[in-house]
Amino acid sequence: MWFSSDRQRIQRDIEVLAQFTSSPGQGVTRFSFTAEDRAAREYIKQQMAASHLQIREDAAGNVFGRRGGRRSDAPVVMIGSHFDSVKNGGAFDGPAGVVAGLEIARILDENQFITDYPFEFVAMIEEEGGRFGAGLFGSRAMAGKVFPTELQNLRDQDGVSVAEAMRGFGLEPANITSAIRPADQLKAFFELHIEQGPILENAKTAVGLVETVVGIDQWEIVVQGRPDHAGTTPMDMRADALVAAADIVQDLYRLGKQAGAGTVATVGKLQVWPGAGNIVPGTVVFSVDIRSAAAAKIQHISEALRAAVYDLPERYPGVITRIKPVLSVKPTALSETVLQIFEEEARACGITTQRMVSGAGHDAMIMAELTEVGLIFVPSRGGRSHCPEEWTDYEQLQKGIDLLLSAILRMAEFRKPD
Ligand code: HGY
Ligand code: MN
Ligand code: MN
Repeated sequence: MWFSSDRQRIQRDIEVLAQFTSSPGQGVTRFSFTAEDRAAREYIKQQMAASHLQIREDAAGNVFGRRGGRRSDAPVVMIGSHFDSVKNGGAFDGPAGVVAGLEIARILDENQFITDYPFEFVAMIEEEGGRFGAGLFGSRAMAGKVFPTELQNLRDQDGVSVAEAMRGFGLEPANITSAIRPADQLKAFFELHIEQGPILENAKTAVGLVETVVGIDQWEIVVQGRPDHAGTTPMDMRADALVAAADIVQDLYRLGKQAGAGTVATVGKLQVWPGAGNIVPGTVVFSVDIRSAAAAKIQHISEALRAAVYDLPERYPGVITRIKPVLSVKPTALSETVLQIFEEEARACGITTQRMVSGAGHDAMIMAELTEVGLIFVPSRGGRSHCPEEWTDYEQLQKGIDLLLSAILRMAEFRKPD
């Protein structure tokens, strides 16, 4: 490869961004529209400015750095990922792809590479949904899939709505539709991400080329029973919301297991009110996350889940239930053209690759509704992610960035200087 990324700069970016957390010493917690978001965004903008990119933020809060091309009105080749995190997460989930864009922008700037098509480097927000519960927010805003009702109704654990948080951050939620990107403004979207699983490490493959991103159905379920004295209320007089909810949790687990390999179902968050040891649980609210590369399997589990929730009052008299859809994205096949560009470029520079399915959701699956998309993975140590132990060696990250740079130069029609 006649150019290469700079490992020190990559490491510095990851380490600086990891400092912007509300849980120091317990991994990275960086929710959207918070002080940690502000600090990370300012660093990203500073790095973009140093590479002479034209910087702007859209109405959703995504940060863009534009680098012109010979054809200034041509659709852009967009590169990036998200910079929010889960609670107590790791330093690489999201920032690996944002830093890949920052480092590529530096290389283009230093070498004065000129391409026919312009570039946009993007740092997206609220991909995890860690604060408000509905993820892929930054890419959904570009795809026109964020609706005013969501901004009013989704609230964080303090009851602050998305709209209130946006206003407090200097954004006007009423302008959200101005973040929409017409498909003809985009030539392609590329995302580098950590694998968050063990496949690449076990196979000793340097880069994963994602063919399909699993579909996701997410629900919120409310079970309303009756709070009572835990000592004086006989067992057959209770409407215990937690015992009833536990049935649904078990039902979901069985449905996920029965669906076979490649399909998963998870209850990751469950809250009990009033939440005291001497009170029979009155209300339980919990999350459901169903994923598969097979849309029919997701649909089967979601339908069985809804039936079980509707039947619950039969099994537990005095209990009432509510089920609310949070997110639904179909399994997404990514561009075969882009996959072949990655395979050709990888062969040319001796980087090992393998095609794979992504069990994690990514902004790339939403951007695929607008344009051709390439999503590549770099290995995760021990397959761990969404935890402070999340780790990728900088050499591994560097290989992914070098391959990504080769591919986007092809896509943007770069002509090597004579
Ligand atoms: O949930 C996911 O798959 C991603 O980490 N947002
Ligand atoms: Mn994640
Ligand atoms: Mn991610």
